[in-house]
Amino acid sequence: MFDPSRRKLIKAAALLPLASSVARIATATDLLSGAPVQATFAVQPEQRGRLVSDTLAGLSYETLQLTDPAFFSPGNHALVQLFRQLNPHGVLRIGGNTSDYTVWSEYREKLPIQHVRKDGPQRTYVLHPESLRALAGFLRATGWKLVFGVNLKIGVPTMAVQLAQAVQRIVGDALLAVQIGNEANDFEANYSAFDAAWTPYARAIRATGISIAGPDTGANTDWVIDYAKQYGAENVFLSRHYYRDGAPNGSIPNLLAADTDFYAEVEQIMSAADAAHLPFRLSEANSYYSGGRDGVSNVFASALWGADFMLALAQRGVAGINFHGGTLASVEASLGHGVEATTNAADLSARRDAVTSRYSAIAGDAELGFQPRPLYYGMLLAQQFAGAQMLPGALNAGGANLTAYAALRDGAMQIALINKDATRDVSIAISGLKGFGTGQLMRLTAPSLDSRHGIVLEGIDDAVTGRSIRVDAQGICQVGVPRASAARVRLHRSV
Ligand code: BDP
Repeated sequence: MFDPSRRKLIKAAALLPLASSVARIATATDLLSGAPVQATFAVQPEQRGRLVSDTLAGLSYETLQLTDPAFFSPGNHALVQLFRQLNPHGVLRIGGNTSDYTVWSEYREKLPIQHVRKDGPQRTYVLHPESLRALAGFLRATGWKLVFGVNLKIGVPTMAVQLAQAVQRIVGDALLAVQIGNEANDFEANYSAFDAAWTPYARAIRATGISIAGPDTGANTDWVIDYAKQYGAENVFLSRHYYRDGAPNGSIPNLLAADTDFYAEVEQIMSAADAAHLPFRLSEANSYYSGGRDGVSNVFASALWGADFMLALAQRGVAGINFHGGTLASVEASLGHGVEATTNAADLSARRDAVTSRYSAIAGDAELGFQPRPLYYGMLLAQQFAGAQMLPGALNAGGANLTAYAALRDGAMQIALINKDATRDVSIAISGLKGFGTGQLMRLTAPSLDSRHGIVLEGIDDAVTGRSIRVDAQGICQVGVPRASAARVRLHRSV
């Protein structure tokens, strides 16, 4: 039952962490302790890189999350607000392992015998129209588009078509595309086996006029490239997933080191995507699979990783990244585990954390309300580049684990400096800024890399512009970025 007074409380509580970050800005310091590493970043403003899609920051949830229609519901104001703040043009992907075990309640015919996956859900879930109606209201309230995954593994094309049509009917224009099967590389022997299984579904769904995307595969770059060549013209975007590694191998140093092998794969996919004139999305991604790693996926290190990862991919032309998450129960069920998320914590924020999957960017549920996790702040930082044109730049990091990105939007220069180094403060001389005068410096900070709370992101709220910064006559701007923090610089043209 809906209780408006409770709803108000939930809303206020969910916004608290952001409100407190605004209040703390005045006390943040610009000074670096000790002798910082000297770095240089030479921006090349006369060259043009990729245009960053408005849809860059996206989220992904298990289909099982829909079982509770109070979760994705327009009345869930705290969640609506967090989605809107993250990205007014976001894309919500519904899928994951549980999408391949979801049965549409209105399907009246028989399903084939089910195979049980060793590390997957052990049972099927029934999706009801009520959940889709609530989801439709949630999408209208947030302005987000939907990518919806239908069952390939244990289903039949007629059920997938009926479900896809119901989604389209209920959600309307918010439906961007339907994907068929989640990480089919886990249950199809190879690309041609996938192709044979997928084709009857794709044909039947496309015949109804519904847009499709895919292949929504795990880590199979070759599948994406084959699929782009074969089906590019029939799709609205290409997709695959990304996890840095499995949770047992997760650590803060591992997460903060760049995954250059993956960037090389992205470049290969982008050549195929460009040839097919299609956007490419990581339709499901996060730090570590098997639900994420506690103390890594849900701490400040994940914010620096997330911001860097998103900008590194945007620079290579990736349209969007859907960070996977949601409740602990939904993600653990996707892995074949039943959990009772219990906690004795008196603190509401700890209780919200306890009911949430470890890698989720947003913590909470419909009952306890919602709050941003550290990763959310990193996503928010990267999302400030939406709609901008990336610029090439040469970085000499001086031996520190530092990354830097520059972009132009509406004549303003946007720069992100991400110091993922746990021990070295960095002072960066940014050159190539002739024609730019003053601007603002806005920081992303936390007490430490393993902080779960106390994340501060300056410059998001309109009332807070950060501190002023100036470009010198040589077109150079000097910025200090303490260890384990990031900075965003926005510079205006000099008049
Ligand atoms: C992906 C699945 C998703 C899981 C996730 C994980 O699509 O359902 O929750 O892995 O292992 O492969 O965390």
